[in-house]
Amino acid sequence: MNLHMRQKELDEVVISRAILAEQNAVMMDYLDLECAVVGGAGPAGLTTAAYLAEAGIKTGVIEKKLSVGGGMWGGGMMFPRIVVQDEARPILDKFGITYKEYQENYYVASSVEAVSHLTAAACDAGAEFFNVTMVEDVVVKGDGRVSGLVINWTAVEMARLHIDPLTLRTKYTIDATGHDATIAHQVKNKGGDLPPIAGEGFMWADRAEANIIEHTKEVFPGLIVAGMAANAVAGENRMGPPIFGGMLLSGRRAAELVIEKLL
Ligand code: 48F
Repeated sequence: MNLHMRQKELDEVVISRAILAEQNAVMMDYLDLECAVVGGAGPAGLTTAAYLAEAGIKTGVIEKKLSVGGGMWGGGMMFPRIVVQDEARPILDKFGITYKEYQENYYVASSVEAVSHLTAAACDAGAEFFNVTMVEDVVVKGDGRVSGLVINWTAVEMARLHIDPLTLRTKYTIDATGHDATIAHQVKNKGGDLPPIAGEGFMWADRAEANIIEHTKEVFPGLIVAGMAANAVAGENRMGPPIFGGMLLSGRRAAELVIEKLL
Protein backbone atom coordinates (compact mmCIF):
# COMPACT_ATOMS: atom_id res chain seq x y z
CA MET A 1 0.00 0.00 0.00
CA ASN A 2 1.32 3.46 -0.90
CA LEU A 3 1.24 5.57 2.27
CA HIS A 4 2.26 8.78 0.50
CA MET A 5 -0.62 11.16 0.00
CA ARG A 6 -0.77 12.35 -3.59
CA GLN A 7 -0.71 16.09 -3.43
CA LYS A 8 0.44 19.20 -5.23
CA GLU A 9 3.88 20.44 -4.30
CA LEU A 10 3.89 22.74 -1.25
CA ASP A 11 6.08 25.83 -1.03
CA GLU A 12 7.05 26.94 2.48
CA VAL A 13 7.41 30.54 1.39
CA VAL A 14 3.89 30.61 0.01
CA ILE A 15 2.66 29.35 3.39
CA SER A 16 4.57 32.16 5.10
CA ARG A 17 3.19 34.74 2.67
CA ALA A 18 -0.36 33.50 3.25
CA ILE A 19 0.01 33.93 7.00
CA LEU A 20 1.59 37.36 6.78
CA ALA A 21 -0.78 38.70 4.13
CA GLU A 22 -3.92 37.54 5.91
CA GLN A 23 -2.92 38.62 9.41
CA ASN A 24 -1.56 41.93 8.17
CA ALA A 25 -4.88 42.67 6.45
CA VAL A 26 -6.84 41.71 9.58
CA MET A 27 -4.63 43.82 11.85
CA MET A 28 -4.83 46.84 9.55
CA ASP A 29 -8.59 46.53 9.58
CA TYR A 30 -8.85 45.96 13.34
CA LEU A 31 -6.81 49.00 14.28
CA ASP A 32 -10.23 50.66 14.19
CA LEU A 33 -12.62 48.86 16.49
CA GLU A 34 -16.09 49.40 17.79
CA CYS A 35 -15.28 47.42 20.91
CA ALA A 36 -12.05 46.04 22.32
CA VAL A 37 -12.44 43.24 24.85
CA VAL A 38 -9.24 43.15 26.87
CA GLY A 39 -8.53 39.89 28.62
CA GLY A 40 -11.21 38.83 26.24
CA ALA A 41 -10.27 35.27 26.61
CA GLY A 42 -11.48 34.78 30.18
CA PRO A 43 -15.07 33.61 30.66
CA ALA A 44 -16.49 37.11 31.10
CA GLY A 45 -14.68 38.50 28.05
CA LEU A 46 -15.46 35.50 25.86
CA THR A 47 -19.14 35.88 26.68
CA THR A 48 -19.03 39.61 25.97
CA ALA A 49 -17.25 39.05 22.67
CA ALA A 50 -19.74 36.41 21.55
CA TYR A 51 -22.76 38.63 22.28
CA LEU A 52 -21.17 41.74 20.75
CA ALA A 53 -20.08 40.03 17.57
CA GLU A 54 -23.48 38.42 17.24
CA ALA A 55 -25.02 41.90 17.39
CA GLY A 56 -22.80 42.90 14.47
CA ILE A 57 -20.38 45.02 16.48
CA LYS A 58 -16.79 45.00 15.23
CA THR A 59 -15.06 43.33 18.15
CA GLY A 60 -11.40 42.62 18.80
CA VAL A 61 -10.40 40.30 21.61
CA ILE A 62 -6.99 41.06 23.07
CA GLU A 63 -5.45 38.37 25.23
CA LYS A 64 -1.97 38.43 26.66
CA LYS A 65 -1.64 34.68 26.96
CA LEU A 66 -1.18 32.17 24.16
CA SER A 67 -4.33 30.31 25.06
CA VAL A 68 -7.89 31.49 25.48
CA GLY A 69 -10.03 30.55 28.48
CA GLY A 70 -8.46 32.56 31.29
CA GLY A 71 -9.23 31.04 34.65
CA MET A 72 -11.95 28.76 33.35
CA TRP A 73 -9.90 25.84 31.99
CA GLY A 74 -8.72 24.82 35.42
CA GLY A 75 -12.19 24.56 36.96
CA GLY A 76 -11.67 24.25 40.68
CA MET A 77 -8.21 23.23 41.84
CA MET A 78 -7.59 21.71 38.40
CA PHE A 79 -10.75 19.59 38.48
CA PRO A 80 -12.06 20.70 35.08
CA ARG A 81 -15.63 21.32 36.11
CA ILE A 82 -17.47 24.56 36.70
CA VAL A 83 -20.70 25.24 38.58
CA VAL A 84 -23.34 27.72 37.50
CA GLN A 85 -26.56 28.72 39.15
CA ASP A 86 -30.08 28.97 37.74
CA GLU A 87 -29.80 32.55 36.43
CA ALA A 88 -26.90 31.67 34.13
CA ARG A 89 -28.43 28.52 32.66
CA PRO A 90 -29.91 30.40 29.65
CA ILE A 91 -26.35 31.38 28.68
CA LEU A 92 -25.18 27.77 28.84
CA ASP A 93 -28.21 26.78 26.74
CA LYS A 94 -27.60 29.54 24.21
CA PHE A 95 -24.03 28.43 23.58
CA GLY A 96 -24.84 24.72 23.60
CA ILE A 97 -22.85 23.98 26.75
CA THR A 98 -24.20 20.81 28.34
CA TYR A 99 -24.60 20.50 32.10
CA LYS A 100 -26.01 18.28 34.80
CA GLU A 101 -28.11 19.29 37.76
CA TYR A 102 -26.17 18.44 40.90
CA GLN A 103 -28.90 19.71 43.18
CA GLU A 104 -31.44 22.48 42.88
CA ASN A 105 -29.71 25.68 41.63
CA TYR A 106 -26.29 23.98 41.18
CA TYR A 107 -25.45 22.89 37.64
CA VAL A 108 -22.13 21.34 36.70
CA ALA A 109 -20.49 21.70 33.28
CA SER A 110 -17.13 20.77 31.78
CA SER A 111 -14.79 23.76 31.87
CA VAL A 112 -13.15 22.60 28.63
CA GLU A 113 -16.49 22.39 26.84
CA ALA A 114 -17.54 25.78 28.22
CA VAL A 115 -14.36 27.55 27.03
CA SER A 116 -14.49 25.83 23.65
CA HIS A 117 -18.13 26.63 22.96
CA LEU A 118 -17.83 30.27 24.02
CA THR A 119 -14.70 30.70 21.90
CA ALA A 120 -16.30 29.03 18.89
CA ALA A 121 -19.41 31.20 19.26
CA ALA A 122 -17.32 34.38 19.38
CA CYS A 123 -15.30 33.30 16.30
CA ASP A 124 -18.39 32.18 14.39
CA ALA A 125 -20.07 35.52 15.05
CA GLY A 126 -17.03 37.36 13.65
CA ALA A 127 -14.96 38.45 16.67
CA GLU A 128 -11.23 38.56 15.89
CA PHE A 129 -8.76 37.23 18.47
CA PHE A 130 -5.37 38.80 19.05
CA ASN A 131 -3.63 36.51 21.47
CA VAL A 132 -0.11 36.83 22.87
CA THR A 133 -0.88 40.55 22.74
CA MET A 134 -1.17 42.75 25.77
CA VAL A 135 -2.59 46.15 26.49
CA GLU A 136 0.08 48.19 28.22
CA ASP A 137 -1.64 51.58 28.31
CA VAL A 138 -4.71 53.49 27.18
CA VAL A 139 -5.27 56.52 24.96
CA VAL A 140 -7.26 59.36 26.57
CA LYS A 141 -7.36 62.65 24.67
CA GLY A 142 -9.21 65.96 25.00
CA ASP A 143 -12.65 64.33 25.03
CA GLY A 144 -11.69 62.55 28.25
CA ARG A 145 -12.65 59.06 26.98
CA VAL A 146 -10.68 55.88 26.59
CA SER A 147 -10.51 56.09 22.80
CA GLY A 148 -7.61 53.77 22.09
CA LEU A 149 -5.31 51.10 23.46
CA VAL A 150 -1.55 50.79 23.45
CA ILE A 151 -0.63 47.23 22.52
CA ASN A 152 2.51 45.16 22.33
CA TRP A 153 3.50 41.50 22.04
CA THR A 154 3.48 39.75 25.40
CA ALA A 155 6.88 38.32 24.49
CA VAL A 156 8.35 41.84 24.41
CA GLU A 157 7.40 42.39 28.02
CA MET A 158 8.52 38.91 29.06
CA ALA A 159 11.93 39.43 27.47
CA ARG A 160 12.10 42.97 28.89
CA LEU A 161 12.95 44.29 25.45
CA HIS A 162 12.80 48.00 24.88
CA ILE A 163 10.47 47.96 21.90
CA ASP A 164 7.82 50.62 21.45
CA PRO A 165 4.19 49.55 21.17
CA LEU A 166 1.52 50.26 18.55
CA THR A 167 -1.91 51.76 19.08
CA LEU A 168 -5.47 50.92 18.06
CA ARG A 169 -8.62 53.03 18.14
CA THR A 170 -11.83 51.85 19.79
CA LYS A 171 -15.22 53.30 20.68
CA TYR A 172 -15.56 51.12 23.78
CA THR A 173 -13.18 49.05 25.85
CA ILE A 174 -14.17 46.22 28.13
CA ASP A 175 -11.78 45.53 31.00
CA ALA A 176 -12.24 41.79 31.43
CA THR A 177 -8.74 41.22 32.77
CA GLY A 178 -9.88 39.34 35.87
CA HIS A 179 -8.69 39.90 39.42
CA ASP A 180 -6.01 42.43 38.34
CA ALA A 181 -8.46 44.86 36.66
CA THR A 182 -5.46 45.96 34.62
CA ILE A 183 -7.08 48.57 32.40
CA ALA A 184 -8.96 50.28 35.23
CA HIS A 185 -5.65 50.50 37.10
CA GLN A 186 -3.93 51.99 34.05
CA VAL A 187 -6.60 54.70 33.83
CA LYS A 188 -6.47 55.35 37.55
CA ASN A 189 -2.66 55.43 37.68
CA LYS A 190 -2.59 58.07 34.96
CA GLY A 191 -4.92 60.30 36.99
CA GLY A 192 -8.25 59.19 35.49
CA ASP A 193 -11.25 60.18 37.58
CA LEU A 194 -12.09 56.74 38.95
CA PRO A 195 -13.08 55.99 42.53
CA PRO A 196 -10.30 54.26 44.51
CA ILE A 197 -9.88 50.68 43.30
CA ALA A 198 -10.28 48.67 46.45
CA GLY A 199 -9.44 45.21 45.05
CA GLU A 200 -11.36 42.08 46.01
CA GLY A 201 -12.51 41.25 49.45
CA PHE A 202 -12.67 37.86 51.13
CA MET A 203 -14.33 34.94 49.43
CA TRP A 204 -18.10 35.20 49.77
CA ALA A 205 -19.52 33.65 46.64
CA ASP A 206 -23.19 34.32 47.28
CA ARG A 207 -22.69 38.06 47.78
CA ALA A 208 -20.14 38.43 45.00
CA GLU A 209 -22.40 36.67 42.50
CA ALA A 210 -25.41 38.70 43.55
CA ASN A 211 -23.65 42.04 43.05
CA ILE A 212 -21.54 41.46 39.97
CA ILE A 213 -24.15 42.64 37.47
CA GLU A 214 -24.48 45.92 39.34
CA HIS A 215 -20.69 46.34 39.30
CA THR A 216 -20.56 45.71 35.54
CA LYS A 217 -20.69 49.28 34.31
CA GLU A 218 -18.94 52.15 32.59
CA VAL A 219 -16.48 53.30 35.24
CA PHE A 220 -14.77 55.89 33.06
CA PRO A 221 -15.97 57.28 29.73
CA GLY A 222 -15.50 54.52 27.17
CA LEU A 223 -14.35 51.92 29.73
CA ILE A 224 -16.66 49.17 31.00
CA VAL A 225 -15.53 46.65 33.60
CA ALA A 226 -16.73 43.04 33.50
CA GLY A 227 -16.17 39.76 35.32
CA MET A 228 -13.76 39.70 38.26
CA ALA A 229 -12.40 43.08 37.15
CA ALA A 230 -15.83 44.57 37.91
CA ASN A 231 -15.79 43.12 41.41
CA ALA A 232 -12.19 44.13 42.01
CA VAL A 233 -12.90 47.74 41.01
CA ALA A 234 -15.93 47.82 43.31
CA GLY A 235 -14.04 46.27 46.24
CA GLU A 236 -16.54 43.40 46.15
CA ASN A 237 -15.98 39.99 47.68
CA ARG A 238 -14.39 37.29 45.57
CA MET A 239 -16.32 34.32 44.36
CA GLY A 240 -15.44 30.73 44.13
CA PRO A 241 -14.93 27.89 44.60
CA PRO A 242 -15.48 28.06 40.91
CA ILE A 243 -18.95 29.35 40.47
CA PHE A 244 -18.97 30.90 36.99
CA GLY A 245 -22.55 32.07 36.52
CA GLY A 246 -21.59 35.59 37.56
CA MET A 247 -18.79 35.73 34.96
CA LEU A 248 -21.16 34.74 32.17
CA LEU A 249 -23.93 37.09 33.33
CA SER A 250 -21.48 39.96 33.75
CA GLY A 251 -20.07 39.29 30.27
CA ARG A 252 -23.56 39.42 28.80
CA ARG A 253 -24.35 42.63 30.71
CA ALA A 254 -21.18 44.33 29.43
CA ALA A 255 -22.20 43.46 25.87
CA GLU A 256 -25.70 44.82 26.47
CA LEU A 257 -24.25 48.12 27.68
CA VAL A 258 -22.16 48.53 24.54
CA ILE A 259 -25.01 47.45 22.28
CA GLU A 260 -27.30 50.03 23.93
CA LYS A 261 -24.74 52.73 23.18
CA LEU A 262 -23.77 51.74 19.67
CA LEU A 263 -26.93 50.35 18.05
O1 48F B 1 -8.94 35.81 35.01
P1 48F B 1 -9.95 35.61 33.95
O2 48F B 1 -10.49 34.24 33.76
O3 48F B 1 -11.11 36.70 34.22
P2 48F B 1 -12.70 36.62 34.33
O4 48F B 1 -13.30 36.40 32.98
O5 48F B 1 -12.99 35.29 35.16
C1 48F B 1 -12.54 35.08 36.48
C2 48F B 1 -12.54 33.59 36.72
O6 48F B 1 -11.64 32.96 35.84
C3 48F B 1 -12.18 33.16 38.16
C4 48F B 1 -13.26 33.44 39.15
C5 48F B 1 -14.58 32.72 39.00
O7 48F B 1 -14.97 32.21 40.23
O8 48F B 1 -13.06 34.18 40.06
O9 48F B 1 -10.97 33.75 38.52
O10 48F B 1 -13.13 37.80 35.11
O11 48F B 1 -9.36 36.10 32.56
C6 48F B 1 -8.70 37.34 32.43
C7 48F B 1 -7.83 37.30 31.20
O12 48F B 1 -7.26 38.59 31.03
C8 48F B 1 -5.94 38.43 30.50
C9 48F B 1 -5.41 37.22 31.27
O13 48F B 1 -4.34 36.62 30.58
C10 48F B 1 -6.66 36.32 31.33
O14 48F B 1 -6.73 35.41 30.26
N1 48F B 1 -5.21 39.70 30.71
C11 48F B 1 -4.87 40.26 31.91
N2 48F B 1 -4.24 41.43 31.72
C12 48F B 1 -4.19 41.63 30.36
C13 48F B 1 -4.82 40.53 29.74
C14 48F B 1 -3.66 42.68 29.52
N3 48F B 1 -3.06 43.74 30.02
N4 48F B 1 -3.78 42.54 28.17
C15 48F B 1 -4.40 41.46 27.65
N5 48F B 1 -4.91 40.45 28.40
